[in-house]
Amino acid sequence: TFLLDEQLFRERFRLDPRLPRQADTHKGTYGHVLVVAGSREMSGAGLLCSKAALRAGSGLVTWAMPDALLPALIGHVPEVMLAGLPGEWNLPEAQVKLIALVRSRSVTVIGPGLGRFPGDADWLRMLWEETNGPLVLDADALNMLADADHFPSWPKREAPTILTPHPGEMARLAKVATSEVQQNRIELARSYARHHRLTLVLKGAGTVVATPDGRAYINPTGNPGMATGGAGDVLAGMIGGLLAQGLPDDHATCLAVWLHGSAGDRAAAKRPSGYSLIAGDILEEL
Ligand code: NPW
Ligand code: AMP
Ligand code: MG
Repeated sequence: TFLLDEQLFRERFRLDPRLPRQADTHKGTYGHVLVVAGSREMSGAGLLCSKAALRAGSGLVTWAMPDALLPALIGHVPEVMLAGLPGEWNLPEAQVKLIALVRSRSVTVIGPGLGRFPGDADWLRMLWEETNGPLVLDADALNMLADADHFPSWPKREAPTILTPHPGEMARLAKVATSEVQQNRIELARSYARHHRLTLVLKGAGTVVATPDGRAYINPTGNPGMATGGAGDVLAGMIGGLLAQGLPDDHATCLAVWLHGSAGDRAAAKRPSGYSLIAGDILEEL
């Protein structure tokens, strides 16, 4: 079990946050994140997630959504490319387009603001199998996984898989009470990550990052001002954005978690009451 501090980043991950970008590079050098997120009621989650992937340094971001959402969003996020899918997520034509998208992007983030729909666990399994690159699952994608009949028998993925539950989502995944998750955060995260051979980010004060090899990292950054709608959607996008730039999955995940809390601390320092921080402030501090 390790504390995530600057010394660990320098010595274990050999990361220097002040390392400048090389001069002779272009947007293609920094990867392309596909964000599969949003619904009519929760388009903001997709927006925050997509922007966070860009702020973390991904060269390009495409946000896939049912095409009925497109008109409301055009112009709101000029830096993000929008991919409209015909009809609903689970229609065959939409699935064909989505498969082409996941195959051509470096990293896929699924879940923020997605909502639930009939057959969604099978839909998620299809993406799980078709996505060759790293896959980040958050929010409703985690709820789909929790409801999937045979998740433990899904084929093992070659590329990294990162799950980012808050304690409520972790409780659904592990089929225990939220209070039980909170009483046993480190060991629960560690055993889930090891058993399913994936990286698990158990969020909340003192976020735990557990890796498939049994390591656990505890994050000291962040503050209760971040207990606000959309903060987790920002984190999911950040992990995707760092993975897209080719960082190994444990480095990318730990760095995103640390930076997310650190940006939240900067935002909180400007709002001393501790109450008025909103998720967009975390993005601004990045
Ligand atoms: P309780 O009540 O304590 O048992 P949900 P969600 C628990 C989207 N969003 N410590 C707690 O359970 C998301 O992306 C869209 C302990 C709580 O009642 C999702 O798609 C936004 N317990 C969707 O909304 C902005 C904790 O979990 C329950 C905990 C639903 O996601 C908002 C709530 O979790 C949001 O991001 C903690 N630290 N944290 C937008 N602008 O578009 C959570 N719990 O039911 O999974 O609902 O997280 O709001
Ligand atoms: P979500 O519930 O998915 O929106 O995620 C909330 C995000 O804010 C996670 O990254 C949490 O770790 C962070 N967060 C929420 N509450 C706190 C807190 N009290 N201290 C530190 N970080 C927090
Ligand atoms: Mg969330």
